[in-house]
Amino acid sequence: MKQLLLTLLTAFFVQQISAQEAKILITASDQMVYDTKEFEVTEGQKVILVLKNIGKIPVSAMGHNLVILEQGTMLPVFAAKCGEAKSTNYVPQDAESKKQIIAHTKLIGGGQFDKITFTAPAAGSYPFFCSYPGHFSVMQGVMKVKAK
Ligand code: CU1
Repeated sequence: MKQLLLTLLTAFFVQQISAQEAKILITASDQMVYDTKEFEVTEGQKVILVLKNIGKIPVSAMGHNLVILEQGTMLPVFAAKCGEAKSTNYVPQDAESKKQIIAHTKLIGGGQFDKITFTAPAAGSYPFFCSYPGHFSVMQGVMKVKAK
C-alpha cells in the first residue's frame, strides 16, 4: 500500500513538472529589433509565446511577426518565399512551407500583441525571424530546445 502511494505521488509530481509551461515574452520595435535573440524551452513542453509590438507605426508600414522554423531551414530562401505571400500576411501557405513552420504569430502593428501556444519540438536549435519584407536580416534569433 505504501509502495503504491509512493508510486502515485511520484507520477503526480513528474506530471506536474513536465506540465509546467514556458512563458516567453518578446518585444519588437519600430527600430526593427527583437529584445530577445535567444530563448530556451524543454522538449515536449507547452510554450506560451507573446509577441508585443512596442512601436507606434501601423502594421502596413512596420509590421512584425515571429515565425519559428524547422531546424536547418535556409532562412534567406524561406524569407524570399514570405515576401511573395503578401495576401497571407507574409506567411506562405503552401504544403512545403507549412511543414517547415513550427509556429508563428500574427503580423502586428505598433501597440498590438499576439499570443500563441505550441508544443516544443525535439531537442535542437530552431531559427525564428520576422517575415515582413526586409526584416529577416536583422530580426532573427534562435529557439533552443533542450532534451528532457
Ligand atoms: Cu518585423
